[in-house]
Amino acid sequence: MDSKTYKMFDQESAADYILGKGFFADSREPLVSREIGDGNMNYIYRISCGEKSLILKQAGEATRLSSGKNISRKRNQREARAMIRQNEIVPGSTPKVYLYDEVMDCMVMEDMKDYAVMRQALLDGGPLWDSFGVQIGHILAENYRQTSDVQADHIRKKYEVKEFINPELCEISERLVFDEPIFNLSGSNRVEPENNAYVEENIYVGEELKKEVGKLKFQFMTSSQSFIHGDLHTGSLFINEEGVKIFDSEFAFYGPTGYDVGNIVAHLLLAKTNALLTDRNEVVDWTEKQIRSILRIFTKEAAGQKRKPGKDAFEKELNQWYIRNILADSAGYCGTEIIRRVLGVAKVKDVQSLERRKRCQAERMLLEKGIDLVINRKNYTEASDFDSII
Ligand code: SR1
Ligand code: MG
Repeated sequence: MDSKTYKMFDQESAADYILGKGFFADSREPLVSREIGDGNMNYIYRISCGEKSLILKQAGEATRLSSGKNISRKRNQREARAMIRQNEIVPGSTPKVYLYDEVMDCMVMEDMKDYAVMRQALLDGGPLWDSFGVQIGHILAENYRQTSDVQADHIRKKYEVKEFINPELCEISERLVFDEPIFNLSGSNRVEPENNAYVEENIYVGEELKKEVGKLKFQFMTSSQSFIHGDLHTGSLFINEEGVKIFDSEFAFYGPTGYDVGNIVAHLLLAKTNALLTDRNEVVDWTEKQIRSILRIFTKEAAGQKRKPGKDAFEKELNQWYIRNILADSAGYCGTEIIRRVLGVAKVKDVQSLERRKRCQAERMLLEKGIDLVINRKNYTEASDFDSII
């Protein structure tokens, strides 16, 4: 294969590429290559050689979900850099990146085949490890502590804001999270017919929700508070008894801290709603417990940052104020994420896999929660304030 010109892999050329890069050089067994991607954006190949395997991820010109929409393939480079940075902040929190190729716009990384993707694991009823919430809360707090101006070196931070600027992927979120679902811009919003009148009345007509979502969007576009994953849902998490690995970091940038916190809480609420409507009490209890842990650990650890030398006691007070605002932002972004996953184009299995009558119920329950979280987000400034929506 010509290695100087970009070409999209197929299963065979993906395996040739891996061999050409010297992986599995000592092995005599043949390589087996399979495209296993089921996300919205990229192509994922698992290349196995006997017991060993690795993942080759390549960005195509268009996304898989909305073909025709081109997004720079350089997103793959940003993703590799983001994963490396994430691993510096909390070692072991993402799969290892072995190689990044700027010509093929691909990367080779650790295969987490002994882990389950969390969204599916929750739909299947487990495994449910209690350390999950504590670990995610810790990772979110460390991101905040190490990359926000509260503790990070302010000069380095500004260079990082520049390095991780991510205009095209942010544009996807600006459109898919804040614009299309609320204004039905593309006309592609869908809910079950019984919910159309509710959506019309509570989302499309009236200004209050639109105004509040507009403020959250503006903050998403302008606040470089800390390094965030930018798409922290249960489909971006691997889980097993050893812990959690965060992947799919192509949306990462310096943005509002509460965006990540709100996103993961939103997806646990989506999982909980599914479990509730399918009478899986164990999963219901587990998701509630994990949301509480995430918010409690995040709040506690984020507030416990080391004081910068030379600063006075006001620093601590300022950080408390900062965290209360982050929790309110988290509530808002939790709300926008719930609304867009029910109504918008990037729907989730937690709702879609329910039988029609229950899907109808789920949509309604979730939209009510989402709207409340956006409009009343200022009432959610402490971890325990979220008890009412959990
Ligand atoms: C075209 S991409 C649609 C969605 O998938 C990603 O995971 C992001 O959440 C994006 O909004
Ligand atoms: Mg993704």
